[in-house]
Amino acid sequence: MATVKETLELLDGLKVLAVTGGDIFADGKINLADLPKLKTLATNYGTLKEAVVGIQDVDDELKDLDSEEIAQIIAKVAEIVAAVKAELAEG
Ligand SMILES: [Ca+2]
Repeated sequence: MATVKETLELLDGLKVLAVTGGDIFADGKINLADLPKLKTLATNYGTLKEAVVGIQDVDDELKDLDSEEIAQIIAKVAEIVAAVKAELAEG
């Protein structure tokens, strides 16, 4: 059965990096103020690991998308955009 499991996991990983990683490097350096962010990254280690494990299957998943899978990916991307927007609004 075709799934987009690996694709969604990859997007989840990108979401963590976009929301947390962007903050860490916002001022161009890593300092003590970034410790809470680094902790968030560590907390999300499982998500980041899943994003990388199986990443080689993403190409195959994207080759045979059906409408439900496309909807899942769009929903995930929208979730990431919302999370990044919220993070930017937070400052
Ligand atoms: Ca994966």
